[in-house]
Amino acid sequence: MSTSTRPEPQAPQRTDFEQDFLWGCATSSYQIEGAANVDGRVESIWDRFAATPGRIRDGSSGAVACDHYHRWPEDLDIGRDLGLNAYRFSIAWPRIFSEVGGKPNQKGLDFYSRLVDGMLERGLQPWATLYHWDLPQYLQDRGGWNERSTVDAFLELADAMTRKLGDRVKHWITHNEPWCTAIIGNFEGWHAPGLTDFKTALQVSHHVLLSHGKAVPLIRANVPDAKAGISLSLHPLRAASADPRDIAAMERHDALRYRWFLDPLYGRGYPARILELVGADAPAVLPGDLEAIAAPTDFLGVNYYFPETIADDPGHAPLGARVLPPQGEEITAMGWPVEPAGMAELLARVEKDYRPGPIYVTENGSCYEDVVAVDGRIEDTRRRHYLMRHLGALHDAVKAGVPVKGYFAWSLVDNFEWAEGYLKRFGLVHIDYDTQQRRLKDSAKWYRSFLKAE
Ligand code: IFM
Repeated sequence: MSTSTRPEPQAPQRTDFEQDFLWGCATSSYQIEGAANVDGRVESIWDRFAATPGRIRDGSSGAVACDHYHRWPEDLDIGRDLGLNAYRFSIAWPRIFSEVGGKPNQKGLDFYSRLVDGMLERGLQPWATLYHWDLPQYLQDRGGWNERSTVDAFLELADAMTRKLGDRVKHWITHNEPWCTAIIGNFEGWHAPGLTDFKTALQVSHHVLLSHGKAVPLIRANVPDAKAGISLSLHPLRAASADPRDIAAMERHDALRYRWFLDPLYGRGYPARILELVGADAPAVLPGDLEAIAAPTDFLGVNYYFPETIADDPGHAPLGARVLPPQGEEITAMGWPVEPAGMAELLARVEKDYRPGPIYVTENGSCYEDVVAVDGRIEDTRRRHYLMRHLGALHDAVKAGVPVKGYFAWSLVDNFEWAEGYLKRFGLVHIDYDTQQRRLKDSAKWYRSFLKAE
């Protein structure tokens, strides 16, 4: 169906949600900031990875990105003008510490302090993510998240940031999408640091979760009225067929993709099924680790993009379960299926399985190829419809009693989409990377009209 003939979806009204519902956009440091060599920032694993030929599809890097480091006032103005009441950003660790055990870099601290003041001046509640994948390269050189000492280094970052910003930032997300840090970065290898070792990936996942659990009480100690949580990328899962082998494969995948992270966070330890399947690849877990990981949190962040369909495939490492490419007409430019109902289904499942307290959708969005018309308009109907339909699903979840308290669209602006470089655009706001001009796409204008109830 062509874009122009797509039927207009029904969307809820802002007033269908509670008055204090949070409406935000999310971004991350490496994807938008640029200014890679400015004010004492050191190399991150993504700088190193991007500099390695063949790693990034268009050969690019985040060195300049959206130049948000310098243009943040304009970006925050856009957020305010859209009518957002919250903004999710992440902290670039390489701006804060340039060596193990060193002193925090004042210029890095001051940048985030200015940024947070800018949010508050514009009525945007700041939501800080401590780790959105840009590990300093000097830590990777010592083994990265595979090394237990990286947990201590992370706690130094958490301490420095919460001391600096805790008088103004009350909402802290320790990690964004530990699955990607651990499995994509260390087993699938198409994200930094680009390793392909399953045992390492599982050890990384353990250290990431441990660093989360140890950071939570530290955040509380440094920040009056802190709300601390973590953001996971989750998918509702479907078996490829009713064949018991596909169903069993889906259950194995689920145990790693979903329960491996959620079970320990909510005090149940690692799923026995996975420990049994991975044998000697299981991570080293020291006494007290599981208790630390299960530190009570104030909210759970859920990042939802699409459902996954799983087939049995005995030769497919590590669990003999393969994610099938999507079928059907509705697929984004990332090749991801569009299924808004999957979001309501996922949120209901998380609530039923874990009762995590308030849930925030900390990312949801879509990637399409955008065309800038001669008059500057960007008619991104499919992204606009994706947003409208997912807000419909969000409303369904709320009506079903799931305690969802906020929604952050991914992303405010087009940005560096990791291994895809700048070839994939998720922004509600278009970036012309030659001129750094920002232009609202139709999706952004729709979000504005929704938020301002125009
Ligand atoms: O761009 C990413 C983001 O960094 C993490 N979540 C998924 C987004 C889209 O791929």
